[in-house]
Amino acid sequence: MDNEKVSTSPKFVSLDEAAAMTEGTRITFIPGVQALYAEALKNICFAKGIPIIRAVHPLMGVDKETGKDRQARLYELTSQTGLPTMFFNAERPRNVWTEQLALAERIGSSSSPTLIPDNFQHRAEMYGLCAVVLSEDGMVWNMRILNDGPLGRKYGYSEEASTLAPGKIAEVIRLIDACLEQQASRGSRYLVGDSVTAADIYWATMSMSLMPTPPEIMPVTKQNQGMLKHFASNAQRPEIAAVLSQRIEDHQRYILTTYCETPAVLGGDPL
Ligand SMILES: N[C@@H](CCC(=O)N[C@@H](CS)C(=O)NCC(=O)O)C(=O)O
Repeated sequence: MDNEKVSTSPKFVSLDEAAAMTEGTRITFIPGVQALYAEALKNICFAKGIPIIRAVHPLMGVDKETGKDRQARLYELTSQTGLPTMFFNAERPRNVWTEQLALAERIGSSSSPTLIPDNFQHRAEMYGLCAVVLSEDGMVWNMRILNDGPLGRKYGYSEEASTLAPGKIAEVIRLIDACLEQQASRGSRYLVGDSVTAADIYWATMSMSLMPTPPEIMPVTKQNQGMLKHFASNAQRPEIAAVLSQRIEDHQRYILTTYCETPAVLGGDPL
């Protein structure tokens, strides 16, 4: 299909181009890589019917030719270096998921699902679940410190913290599983209430780091092979394998294939 051809090689603008634009939603990505927070924001925007312009997120480290920090310009623009940053019209850039989500909810299509529930009880549940997955010391944070390396170090890798990480990840998985079980008993397929919320989309995306996903959901690229292997190896860790359930997998597949764009559109070099 023509569509497929276009969508597997999306256009990426440069960071400077994205920052200079005064219209549209621009989000930074690493072409070919499903960096989790960027992937999740892309899925949130897809669910909200927000067309996005992809921009290249500069990698950590020093440019070999110029000797300069590759993220210096990003820092100048956003006072941080995390991925993704999100620009909308001429507004200030958003770098944290709570702000990105609030913006997406505001600018999304009026016919799209409400991802931040109007009901405050449900809203508290949604933010609570997202926080244990996305915030400091949450599931993704602990996944990053499973191994030593530049990214792990940035998030406080130490032998002690790393030893505790699998248990913390397992605790979050158990919490999500219990929540899905309870929801199923009242006839809902969603984590909160009776309809999709941001908690479903964030969890379904982030949990790709714990469960291998087929290429119909997450295509293989030259750039993401290592990451896919790392994610698959997380699923083999005994603490994690012991708590992953069919219910969690079914929910992930349902949310990703119903509300998100699958196969994921990554750019880079598909294999
Ligand atoms: N700032 C984001 C988190 C994004 C994040 O942690 N991104 C990681 C990649 S998964 C990253 O870019 N880390 C490198 C850095 O912070 O410079 C948020 O709290 O919503």
